[in-house]
Amino acid sequence: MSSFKLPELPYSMDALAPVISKETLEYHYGKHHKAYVDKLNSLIPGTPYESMNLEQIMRESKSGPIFNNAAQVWNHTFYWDCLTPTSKPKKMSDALKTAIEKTFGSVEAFQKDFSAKAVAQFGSGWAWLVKDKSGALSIRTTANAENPMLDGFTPILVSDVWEHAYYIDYRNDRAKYLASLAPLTNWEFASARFGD
Ligand code: MN3
Repeated sequence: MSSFKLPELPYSMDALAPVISKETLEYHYGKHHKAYVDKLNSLIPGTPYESMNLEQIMRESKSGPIFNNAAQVWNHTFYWDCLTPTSKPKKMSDALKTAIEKTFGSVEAFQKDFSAKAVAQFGSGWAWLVKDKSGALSIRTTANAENPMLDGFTPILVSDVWEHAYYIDYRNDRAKYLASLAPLTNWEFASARFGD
């Protein structure tokens, strides 16, 4: 029987403070992300999903509790990878910079557009920078656990806009959370995804 494990955070619990506090990571990573892993592990024994990896489970299940928990495990792992402490800035590749400038005008214009769309996502969900099969970039938002991979896009970057991502530090102010988060973007990780 396969069993999914909560992946280790790529930094310490206090490394993203004050933008994301230790308390937020204790809840968001230590409780929410862990709960998705535990729930998935309780749902798949005895089903065809128990021999699949996360992405296969997401593609095969498409919706329902197994999809929701598998996708939330994937999405959160990806979200942690998209962030880096300000003490360890990660650079964007020339290829990604050129593509962002071509699509959005500038990196600053991209961040403004990305934040606006993330703020506008109604209810729980995610804001993504994605690449389509031709390599073209766009911003997409998804509801709840949904992931643009299932629509044929390659995720490059994500922001979690569920309230549990920001309520401890920013209360209801999603816009302030997103503006604060932008400088923590792990552009090296996004560049590697873009270069896939
Ligand atoms: Mn979350």
